[in-house]
Amino acid sequence: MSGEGAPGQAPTDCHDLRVAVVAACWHEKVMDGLIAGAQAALAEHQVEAPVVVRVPGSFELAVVANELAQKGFDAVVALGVVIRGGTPHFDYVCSAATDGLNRVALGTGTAIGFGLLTCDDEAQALDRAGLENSREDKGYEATAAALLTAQTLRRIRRREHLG
Ligand code: DLZ
Repeated sequence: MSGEGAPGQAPTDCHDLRVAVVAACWHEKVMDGLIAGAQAALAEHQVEAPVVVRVPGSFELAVVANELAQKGFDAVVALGVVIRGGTPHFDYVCSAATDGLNRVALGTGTAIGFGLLTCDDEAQALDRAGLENSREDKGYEATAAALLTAQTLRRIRRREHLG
């Protein structure tokens, strides 16, 4: 899946949204880029005092995202990097994190930003990390998507979409 076809839509002023970022610790350089991208998007859209929580690995993203969602955050941005190795671990961690985060979104009705990179090697991950020579900035993109979704959910809950 490439980044081509990504939406141009941007969130409006988000100063009234409470936002948390949950970020894994594996692959430090890539994670630094993803977190910086998320923070840039939050600042650009006027999110005040976002909370950043670290977890050991991507497998732990969902349980902590779930707790944050239940505590009332309007959006939770999940960031992680999983790099394919020689063992089936890659598939287990990717599917557990992906399925877990989807369940958090549906179970809590909270906007979840899906900033999980699943890559064949470190070069691919660096290319998506929003660093100086990266082609893409998935931390920024996942955060903008979460903000947009939180605003959409809020409008639906206020019945603004229902005519
Ligand atoms: C075990 C593991 C492996 C092999 N690879 C990664 C990875 O590339 N990225 C990542 O975020 N986490 C990895 N982990 C750690 C698991 O996500 C988890 O933290 C451990 O299995 C402990 O529960």
